[in-house]
Amino acid sequence: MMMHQTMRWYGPHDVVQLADIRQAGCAGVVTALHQIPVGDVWTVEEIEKRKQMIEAAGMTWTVIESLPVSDDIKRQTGNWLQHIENYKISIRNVAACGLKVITYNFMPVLDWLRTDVSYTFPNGSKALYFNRSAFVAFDVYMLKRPGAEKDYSMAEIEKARLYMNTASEDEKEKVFRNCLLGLPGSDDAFTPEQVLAELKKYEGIDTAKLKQHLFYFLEQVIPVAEAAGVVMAIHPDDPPYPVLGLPRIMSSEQDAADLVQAVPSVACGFCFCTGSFGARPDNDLIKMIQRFGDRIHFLHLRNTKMDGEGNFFEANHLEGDADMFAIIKEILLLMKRRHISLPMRPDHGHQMLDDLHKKTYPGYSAIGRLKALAELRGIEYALSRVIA
Ligand code: DNO
Repeated sequence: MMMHQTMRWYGPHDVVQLADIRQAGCAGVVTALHQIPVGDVWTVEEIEKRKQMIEAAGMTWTVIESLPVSDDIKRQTGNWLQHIENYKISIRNVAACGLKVITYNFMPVLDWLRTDVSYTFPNGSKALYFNRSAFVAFDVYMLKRPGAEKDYSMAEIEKARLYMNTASEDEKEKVFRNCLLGLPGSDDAFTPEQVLAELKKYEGIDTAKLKQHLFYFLEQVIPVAEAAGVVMAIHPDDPPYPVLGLPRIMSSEQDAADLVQAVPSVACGFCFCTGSFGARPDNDLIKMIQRFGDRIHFLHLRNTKMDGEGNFFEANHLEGDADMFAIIKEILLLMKRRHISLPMRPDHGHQMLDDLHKKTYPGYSAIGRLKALAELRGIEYALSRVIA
């Protein structure tokens, strides 16, 4: 049994079209109704419309990524109770349309974060990159977050100062823009004032509290998901540690274990992102697949290369710090044991060839993901013959 291969599609405005995804060999698509404001209900009508579009292109809408959780829910402020009720209705509506897997995250304010979305390799192709010194410089000297220095060591502050003194104005401007990128699927960047105001709203919410809020949210929605026959898959923090003074609560094996312990239902599971969990040396990905396998509902296969200084770039899918061969083998064993085919998508890809001239969502150009998928599929095919 092979994994169910998908790619993310950002919707009708995506430069990468459904036909492209189908030609890449995907049976399914992962998408969201990005046009619906976070916190509002996804109606059956809107879900059906999108679903039919995908089916007309010869694929299925396999996974929802994401049904976003509002910052009000994450903070338990403002309209949070209403948003939870709306979320429950959305889950029921999603189920009524025959969809089965919902991905979400519980990262405050920002989703993933990179300092560079066009880090150029010697061969001219481009990748996403996280430069720790540039990020500290952004936090302390560009955004000027009050109290930011306290979150870093003297050596890190020194390196950030050096970065400010040596990087070109263009380079600094790029870092500034990248760190303020908005949510996935949105073309709007935050302004520094907006980010500072959003960060302030999280004052007094530490890791323990944010975890409590996550568990409260899940206690509310998981029974609804269970009754509707839907599973929820939380995406890990990316990068997997606190940023901008914000708590992060799904970064490590311990975080995953806490979730499993707090919410006993297997409907409460993971979007196992090897790129996000993998950007932390203390996460043993194979061990995590073995330990949490029953709760893995969706896979993001991606690889990062770390350098010991807190920097990492998105490597070729078979070449970073994660042993992709061993990961795929473990997944195949898991699927065999559970008698299921898990949905996967090649997460991010390098911008290359003709895509270098196109404006795509960072990480989501077609050709790089096609290459990643082809490589992953090759390993899977060979391994599945051996395992069978
Ligand atoms: C980045 C993605 C994330 C992911 C969300 C899930 O490329 O993996 O944006 O979709 O965190 O809610």
